[in-house]
Amino acid sequence: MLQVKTTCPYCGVGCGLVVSHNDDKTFSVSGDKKHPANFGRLCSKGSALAETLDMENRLLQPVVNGQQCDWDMALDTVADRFQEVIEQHGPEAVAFYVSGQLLTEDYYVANKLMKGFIGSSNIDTNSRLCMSSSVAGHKRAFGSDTVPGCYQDLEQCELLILTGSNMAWCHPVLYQRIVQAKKNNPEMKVVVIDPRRTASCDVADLHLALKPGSDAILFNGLLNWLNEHNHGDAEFIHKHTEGLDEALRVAQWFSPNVEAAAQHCELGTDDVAILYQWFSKTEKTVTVYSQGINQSSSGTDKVNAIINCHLFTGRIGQPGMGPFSVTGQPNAMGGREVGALSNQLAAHMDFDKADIDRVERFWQAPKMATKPGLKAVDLFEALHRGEIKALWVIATNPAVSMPDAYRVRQAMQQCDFLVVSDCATQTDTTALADVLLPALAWGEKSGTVTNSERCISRQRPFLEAPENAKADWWILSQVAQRMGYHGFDYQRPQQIFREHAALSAFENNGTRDFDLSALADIDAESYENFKPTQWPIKTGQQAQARVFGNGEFFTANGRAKFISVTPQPPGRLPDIDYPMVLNTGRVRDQWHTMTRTGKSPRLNGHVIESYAELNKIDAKAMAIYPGQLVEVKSTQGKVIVRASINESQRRGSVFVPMHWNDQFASSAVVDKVVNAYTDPISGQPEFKHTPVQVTPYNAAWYGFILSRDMIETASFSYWARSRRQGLWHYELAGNQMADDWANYARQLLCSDAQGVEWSEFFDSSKQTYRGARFIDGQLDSCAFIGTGYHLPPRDWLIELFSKDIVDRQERMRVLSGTPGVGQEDAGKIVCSCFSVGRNTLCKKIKQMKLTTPEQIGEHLQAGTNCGSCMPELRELIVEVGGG
Ligand SMILES: Nc1nc2c(c(=O)[nH]1)N[C@H]1C(S)=C(S)[C@@H](COP(=O)(O)OP(=O)(O)OC[C@H]3O[C@@H](n4cnc5c(=O)[nH]c(N)nc54)[C@H](O)[C@@H]3O)O[C@H]1N2
Ligand SMILES: Nc1nc2c(c(=O)[nH]1)N[C@H]1C(S)=C(S)[C@@H](COP(=O)(O)OP(=O)(O)OC[C@H]3O[C@@H](n4cnc5c(=O)[nH]c(N)nc54)[C@H](O)[C@@H]3O)O[C@H]1N2
Ligand code: SF4
Ligand SMILES: [Mo]
Repeated sequence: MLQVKTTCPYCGVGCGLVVSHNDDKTFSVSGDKKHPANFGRLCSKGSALAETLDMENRLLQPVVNGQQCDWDMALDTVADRFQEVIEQHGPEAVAFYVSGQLLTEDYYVANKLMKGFIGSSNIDTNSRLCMSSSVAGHKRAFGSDTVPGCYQDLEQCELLILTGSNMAWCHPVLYQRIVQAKKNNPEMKVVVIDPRRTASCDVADLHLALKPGSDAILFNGLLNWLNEHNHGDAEFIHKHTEGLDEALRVAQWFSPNVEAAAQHCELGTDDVAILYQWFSKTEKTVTVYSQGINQSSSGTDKVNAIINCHLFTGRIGQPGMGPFSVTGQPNAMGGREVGALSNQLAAHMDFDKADIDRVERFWQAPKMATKPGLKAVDLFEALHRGEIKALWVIATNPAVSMPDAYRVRQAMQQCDFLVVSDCATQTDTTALADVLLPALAWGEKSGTVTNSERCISRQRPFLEAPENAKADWWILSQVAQRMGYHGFDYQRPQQIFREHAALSAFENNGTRDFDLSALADIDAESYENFKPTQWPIKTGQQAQARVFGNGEFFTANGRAKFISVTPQPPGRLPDIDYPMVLNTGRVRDQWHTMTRTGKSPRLNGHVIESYAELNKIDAKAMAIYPGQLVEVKSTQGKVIVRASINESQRRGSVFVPMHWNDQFASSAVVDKVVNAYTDPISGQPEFKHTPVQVTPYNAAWYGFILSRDMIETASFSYWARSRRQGLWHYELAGNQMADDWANYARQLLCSDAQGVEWSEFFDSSKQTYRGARFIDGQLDSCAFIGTGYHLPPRDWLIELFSKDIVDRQERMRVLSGTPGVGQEDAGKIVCSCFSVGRNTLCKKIKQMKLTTPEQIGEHLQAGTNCGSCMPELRELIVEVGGG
């Protein structure tokens, strides 16, 4: 069997995969046991990758002004139009907006073209929305953008603090490694700091549900407390740092003692005291942070407030210790290495004179950029004002993922020339493009990525390039050549990687952290066989798992810097009109704007439509009930989503996931609601804090449709669609009652097929309609409509679609909406690997009095493959009362 080793295209854990070609021309994906990120493990998304390889919605031909064309025409059009704009308005009038989902080789070419040849720095990446506060925090403290530690530190530590990170869902394999480490070392403590109670709290000894945005106060308080209780590493501070006095002075303002810190963060004093005590007495402490810290209008300061505590205790770059920013995208780190943030130069160089000159010489650049360019939010503002006239968007979907997305859409709509390179035909961004360029997708493309622990791995292709899709580096190089530039005649990604490595080594001599000198002349074969390696990878030296253990930093005087952090309030505070705080983020089984995970039936069973998660008490006060539709509205815009009510949500907060967009729902682009306040240093937007109002959305009717074909959605006031096995699942609502429901449903579900039979039921007094369409005895589609939002269960109906013949009795049950014996409704999928539903799990837990997820696994297999659902299984045990 042919096997290819590659890397997962989703999160920054960067798991190694083995893809096997099966005899029936399908593929199986398993974890690479030798890869240091996962040692064979996978999460639910990684396990379902084989379900995302089909050509549905794949962009396979270049398109110019709505017409398919050949590559020559598309490339000439892009090159000519960009050239025209540059000639007329100067290089600042064009921009690239790129992505951490590009390979390093693609990224390198994009950056080189813009900064060395076009002569502008208006290239920014979606990492601006993701990691830029960490980058800025690292640079302020260390003088370089270096993640000091490695994944083993998360296993070797004795105290693990997760702040602003829902690792169980967003970095699931790392989370599994932590769960295992905790089993091996029961003394190990885990603290989760998050306003919400998340799946990651499953492993926590302490959960601090702090006031949104108050982390800087908590960590300033910690610094102050460590100082007052004499827990500093005096020697480390003296020899290797500077700026402590000022940082301490400022830390005292808001957090002079535990009580004050607790009060500001709206936490119990005892809980804060426990955190401070554990931190003070545990040498081996790692603080992991992610978007709850970065995505803030003062994210950079929060990053430094955390780093300050590690510098104070000298806990950095040593086994089991350190601040640890986990990256989001598969190649977020690679983007930082090639300098694709608008305020960086390539290979971790900056816009100082010596660096500009160095890169210019290395590239033989005819028109070197000499100053930083615009950061994402400002870049789209400049587009809105018409100062940027031509934009090329590559491997990102800003119409969905940028804050104040409606304005971003307007900007793209009205700009003179918008080019979009993507693998998908229909996205909210491709819909606005003048030129569409078909890119290779995962499984087809070839190159390298760098994960959260600085480990470079190969992504290798196992599929032929379909039709006219091309590698992003090739597309960029072709455009560069057609613009008349030399230095882009690359034939293979290996040549680009070599150049990238050579630049990292060029006149480096230990002055820059990012150094791949040992790879500067890597040959084709070594590149092909390249094994995962952490940088720095210096000539004649072993690769380094940890950095800064020797106390030497990359600042001018070699000392790490304490940064004085004055805690700032969020950009906008709630008020009478917008009293709730909107928090946004991720769900376990979706990836960003769903262009890939949205294809997998297994992954879509976990959460079928977007939702607003509210605390029980808040919901009651607002007369909002579970399963009802609600409108979440800010000064910018609104969404209509399903209410999900629990006690995990903090009072005063509402959480809406970031994934749903116009392709999957009528009105669920949460970034239309999110305000665009940014951090003044990093430019990262505040995705976690927008004041909103939440109100019930009452429709005249509610319904759902299950159908093998897609249906027309124009007549609904609310709709959401979700891919299930062999069919589409639509949740619906409308403001207008139909005159004739049967007619309405038949029009929606109609297709000209032979052998069609209908079973229907209509209760005019209750305005309830149920209809099912059978073709040759098989269930083809069904519609359920009523005036209330409580409708019959869906999941057993979905299973009926796989039956060859649905008999008379079952047809009756379809209409009554009740499953027969042995046909119970499995409920929403909890374990996506084995498609085990919530109801099935609850029933078994109760029946067999199960008390552990392992027991559940023995009976139902759930949780025994990737383990991503373990926290939810444990929650169900508690809920059912089995445990
Ligand atoms: N399933 C899945 N996994 C993914 C992704 C995906 O789309 N889907 N995307 C990847 C990417 S690009 C990224 S960047 C990462 C993101 O990974 P994470 O950062 O872990 O994910 P988020 O859900 O965005 O946010 C993390 C948590 O921050 C919390 N938070 C909100 N406000 C505050 C606050 O003021 N303080 C603190 N301490 N916490 C707060 C939120 O409640 C949330 O639980 O995930 C990666 N992994
Ligand atoms: N409200 C809210 N908004 C957020 C966040 C949040 O927490 N809350 N998080 C932010 C963060 S951290 C991130 S990283 C962003 C992510 O947001 P986006 O980057 O916009 O999300 P994706 O859906 O991953 O978009 C990737 C696009 O590139 C395409 N693509 C995939 N691979 C390739 C390739 O190899 N080449 C090309 N040319 N195209 C490809 C996909 O089809 C898809 O259309 O969202 C940000 N937005
Ligand atoms: S944790 Fe899951 S999504 Fe992340 S890289 Fe590993 S398999 Fe992929
Ligand atoms: Mo991200």
